[in-house]
Amino acid sequence: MGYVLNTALLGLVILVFLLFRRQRLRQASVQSHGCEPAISHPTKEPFFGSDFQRSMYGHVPFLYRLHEQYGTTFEVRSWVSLPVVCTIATDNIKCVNTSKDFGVEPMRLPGLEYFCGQGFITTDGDTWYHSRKLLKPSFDISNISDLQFLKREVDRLVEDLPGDSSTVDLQPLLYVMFLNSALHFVLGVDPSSQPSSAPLTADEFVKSFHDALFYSMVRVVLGPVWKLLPQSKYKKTCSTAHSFVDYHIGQANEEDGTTKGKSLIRALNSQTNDPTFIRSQVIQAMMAAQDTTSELLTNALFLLARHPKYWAQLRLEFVGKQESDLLAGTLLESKLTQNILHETLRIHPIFPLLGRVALRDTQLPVGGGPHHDRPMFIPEGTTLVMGYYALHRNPEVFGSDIEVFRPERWDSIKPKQWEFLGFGSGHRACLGQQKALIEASYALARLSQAIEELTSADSGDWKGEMKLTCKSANGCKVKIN
Ligand code: HEM
Ligand SMILES: *[C@@H]1O[C@H](CO)[C@@H](O)[C@H](O)[C@H]1NC(C)=O
Ligand SMILES: CC(=O)N[C@H]1CO[C@H](CO)[C@@H](O)[C@@H]1O
Repeated sequence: MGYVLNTALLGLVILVFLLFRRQRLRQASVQSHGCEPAISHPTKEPFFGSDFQRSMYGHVPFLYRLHEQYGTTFEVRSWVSLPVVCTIATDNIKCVNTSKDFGVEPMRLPGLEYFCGQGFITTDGDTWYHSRKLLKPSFDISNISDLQFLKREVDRLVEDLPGDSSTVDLQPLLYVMFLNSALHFVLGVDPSSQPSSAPLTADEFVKSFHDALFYSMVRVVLGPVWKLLPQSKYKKTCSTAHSFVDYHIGQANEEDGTTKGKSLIRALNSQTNDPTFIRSQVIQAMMAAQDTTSELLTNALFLLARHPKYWAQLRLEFVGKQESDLLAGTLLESKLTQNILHETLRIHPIFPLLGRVALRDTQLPVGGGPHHDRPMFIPEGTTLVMGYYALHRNPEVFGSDIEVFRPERWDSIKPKQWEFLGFGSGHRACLGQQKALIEASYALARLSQAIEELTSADSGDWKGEMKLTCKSANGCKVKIN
């Protein structure tokens, strides 16, 4: 009897809380001058809107379809969760960048801090700014132009390619190539020659890094419920990954001025002597660097294998070129490779959607009302979802044939600052953009020299698989001649 009573009481308290919050949101919305609510998308499961969340992450074009249906801004309300506002209106995207009212910390830091600490991925405000400031010099063109390490990786890949038209999946090969490049850039590690004093090998580090990342993402999704689960395995995995990074911070410390090549760890070590801070930046840089460039290149080759015309153009440009012709500056100026990479990122963005949280009650300039042109009230805690996959399919910016892979469209279109966001824009824009473009172009040039004919060995459409980044779920299966 007492049990039933308690349950009923608890139910009542929750109901009152939800009604009260609803009322507050509505009042605040009316109070803020001139604001009108956006069109609302109904969810099937009304408590948390879990069907919406599932489709948004499970099916890449889902948000695009909804934007086609509702326009550039709509909202999703559920009884328990705070509202979600989906927008691809450039005025709103710009506002999210230029206002201090939006950030990432509340949705990322609680789940990720144990593993990767405070840094540019997990924080806002001063901590984010400090992290970005210390990382930035390492991305100066003078510090990312040396392609010697990548050259060796590409040499090895080209040697291993089958030449007998058997089917090969390029995705895992490219992944290892750029993972090694990232380990070298971030940690100064060469996976093919490691000191025996290191607590674990680069392979073991990568394994623990992935496990820790996986559990951290589960932790982000579960929120406070996570605390009820056993923690010891997670903590052990994190400390295994940490020990590798800490070892290399120690190494960088001992070098004492003698520059044995550049790496993020050494650059950070020369600017601060807080080892926990350095470790956090290093792990977060690995998160940003480990698979992004390889996925861009995988997608580019996926598309090129189905559009032989552009492969022929690449060969025309690069066959016969010497290594000394493939310099960072030259590659960035190659209109053909840049067009191919941008068109690939337009069609298959590595980040098809990015989220932000309203850090306080605020407004967005457009999206409200029946014509989407009124300001909207955004209560604190609202999630903002910016669907870059949909943004990149605006016919007014990119032309009417938006689903077609047509790199030369980039010769005539001129997307404005907030209309193409393959690398983001504004104050949180990708620091690695030039580095990624240089390295992907270099690999593309070398592969076009080595491969006469690249044909697709996969009859299916491209399908995305969303984790931290979005990659081709079916890899990149090709035949090579
Ligand atoms: C094709 C490859 C890549 C793509 C498509 C890409 C995309 C992006 C995007 C969209 C953002 C903005 C995130 C946001 O607004 O929250 C970003 C941020 C960032 N990326 Fe990349 N990225 C790539 C490669 C890399 C690489 C190789 C590195 C490092 C070696 C890197 C380091 C960073 C950093 C440091 C930030 C800054 C985040 C901030 O200040 O908040 N990225 N990237
Ligand atoms: C290149 O990186 C080093 C640290 O590795 C840094 O001291 C230097 O300022 C950077 N160069 C530029 C031009 O930012
Ligand atoms: C608030 C804020 O940092 N806004 C930034 C938005 O992006 C521009 C660059 O495009 C920066 O200059 C602003 O500082």
